[in-house]
Amino acid sequence: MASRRKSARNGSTPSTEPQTEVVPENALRQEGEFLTTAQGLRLPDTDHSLKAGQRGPTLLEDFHLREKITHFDHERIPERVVHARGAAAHGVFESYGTAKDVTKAHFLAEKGRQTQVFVRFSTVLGSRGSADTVRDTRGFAVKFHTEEGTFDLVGNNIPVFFIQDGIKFPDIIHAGKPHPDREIPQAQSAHDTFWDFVSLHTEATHHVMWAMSDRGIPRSYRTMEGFGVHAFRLVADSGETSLVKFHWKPVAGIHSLVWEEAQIAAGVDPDFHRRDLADSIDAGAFPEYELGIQVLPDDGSDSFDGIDLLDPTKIVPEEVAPVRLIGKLTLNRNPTNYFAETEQVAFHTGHLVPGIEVTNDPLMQARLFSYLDTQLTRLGGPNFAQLPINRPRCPVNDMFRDGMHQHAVHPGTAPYRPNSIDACLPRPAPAEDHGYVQVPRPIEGPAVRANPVSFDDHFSQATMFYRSLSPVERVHLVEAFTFELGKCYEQAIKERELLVLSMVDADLCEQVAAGLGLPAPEGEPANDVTPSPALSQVITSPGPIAGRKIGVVASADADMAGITALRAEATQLGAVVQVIAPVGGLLGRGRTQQIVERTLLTARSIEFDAVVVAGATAPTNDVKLVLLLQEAFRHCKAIGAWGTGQDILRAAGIVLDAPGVVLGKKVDDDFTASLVTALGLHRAWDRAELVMASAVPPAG
Ligand code: HDE
Repeated sequence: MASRRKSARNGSTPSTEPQTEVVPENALRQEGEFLTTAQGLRLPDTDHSLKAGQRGPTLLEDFHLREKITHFDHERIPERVVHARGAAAHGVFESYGTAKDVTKAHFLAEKGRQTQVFVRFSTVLGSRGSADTVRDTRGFAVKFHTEEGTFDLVGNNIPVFFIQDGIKFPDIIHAGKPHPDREIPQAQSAHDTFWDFVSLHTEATHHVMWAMSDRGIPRSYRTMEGFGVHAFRLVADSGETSLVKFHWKPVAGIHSLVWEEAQIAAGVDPDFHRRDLADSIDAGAFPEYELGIQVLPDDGSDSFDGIDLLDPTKIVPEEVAPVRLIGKLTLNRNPTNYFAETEQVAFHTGHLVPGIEVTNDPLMQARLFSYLDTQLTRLGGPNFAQLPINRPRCPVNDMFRDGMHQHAVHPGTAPYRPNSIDACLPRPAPAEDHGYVQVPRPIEGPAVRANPVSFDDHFSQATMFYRSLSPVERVHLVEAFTFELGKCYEQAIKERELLVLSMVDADLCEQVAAGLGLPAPEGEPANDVTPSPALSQVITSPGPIAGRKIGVVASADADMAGITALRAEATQLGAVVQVIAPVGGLLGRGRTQQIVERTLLTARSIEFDAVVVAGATAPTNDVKLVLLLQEAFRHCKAIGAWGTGQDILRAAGIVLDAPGVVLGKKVDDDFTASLVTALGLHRAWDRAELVMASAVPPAG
């Protein structure tokens, strides 16, 4: 059934492995051929309520009507207070064994060991029904079902956080959420309360730089990095400890949308990211990420190279501490049921396994409280670990009795320890039996509400981030700041944020100020920062194109053999070709016949990573085609045409000798190779100056 749905959905490449709908073994099943009540009573009719005569009132006696409606009335649970909008997938993590010297955690230490995982991606600010492509931080939460217990790595796609102390979390979230009076704007940071908060709490500056950069609008979940943010403590078999930062590196490369594209997608396809995730998995182009760690000495200072590792607004540049790759995550199965899995999954930073411990980072410390607490409201009680998606894949014997929705039938009469009745079981597990025994760490100091002095540096890494970006990425960042601040009503907030930017970089501040029509204040940005090239997403050599979509514009007379050849080449590389024609149906006949997957009415440029016009396509000045081509051109995507398809590009105003425009007489090796290269580069950024008046990089 799943594969039938798949081909109807998007016509994408058939899966290499059949996708089957999987109901977890430990789930309660919906089974039997007949419709029943919740008590298993078979029902002859669920379309008519029981009435006193055909035209009479409904009888209270209709227990089926009441059960059906009552259940419906209670179908919703509270959405997550943050990260409400999300999409998830099942997968497998395979260890490279390269972390063996630093951690005893089995799932990381043993080469080749495979662990089942469930990953949920999310936006932070929007409600459950908000759009995917808004400018926001993305959640990247991974549940590892290890044999030593569940480990959750609840990370983001931005390696630093807004605040240094968890006690401010309700405040930053209140500021980012819609205004309490009108409840607008939805899923946006472009409003007064957000910028009021971040301009007053300048520790947010580094995070804001990332959010205003292209990182705030990822191309897809497949092309997004992930970070554990905090420093964690790893413990080796020998007992030796190190501090680490976790990284997820997408195999498909790190790519983003451009802002106009993100805005269009929010209207045209609000499910842009979740659709991409599900479609890629259906098509067998499984999203993959390598897990990496930066290993830093645990010498008691909780700092490295002058960077405070307890401060979650700081990164350790990869050039200073390289990322060691320790395993690969492959997402290979879509959830069977959104509610049961994606909605009910419960992550918690306190889900740890032997060999992985937390540090004193005050943000992490508050999270350790919050994630358990929030599930009590969201999932209705303390037994959420028994929900099928959350159930550990190892023996559980917790002596936790009763409570709402208790599914376990506990044997025994002595739920306490020690006892003399139930054979004194369960018994405590020492470290050698995989018991979780924290490394003793000295804790001392007066009880104070205060930060260490090192937390006072709010700007130097923001400066480093800006100066590490390529010119086009800086332009995007300036535009994002100008757009967001331009949406604020309060002049004082804009002026205060300009003061903040003046402490980051004078050029940045001047350009944003110019865009807002305000004077640029003079600040004292750090001048001695060393850029970190790893922070830029722009690539100069082409990456893989698996999962990319190529839209091919064609009409009834187009060169079908050429399309077939292009499709064959693309499919081999894991990319997808979709034919776009004026009307639906089939084009051509015989072995080169093409199914029209999009018509000019249903296609929009945001769906495609490249748009190509097939040779011999009938000339047209259809305004929707012109829009499609011009948008793809403006968004610096690969564009191409073969044969007389070039005339259509020219007629649409496409500059044929612009970077990233691939032309050929026919679909031959040269043509496909150039197209694959252009796609592999993600965007032709050299074209930006042609298409964006503001894209001229700042002098120097
Ligand atoms: Fe979260 N966060 N968070 N957060 N967070 C939640 O837990 C919280 C923080 C992150 O897909 C909530 O189950 C506090 C940092 C992700 O289900 C809640 C603080 C990072 C997800 C919560 C933080 C994250 C959440 C809401 C400051 C990146 C989605 C629902 C101390 C490292 C998980 C829930 C999913 C979700 C609290 C800060 C990532 C309320 C108090 C830093 C990816 O418990």
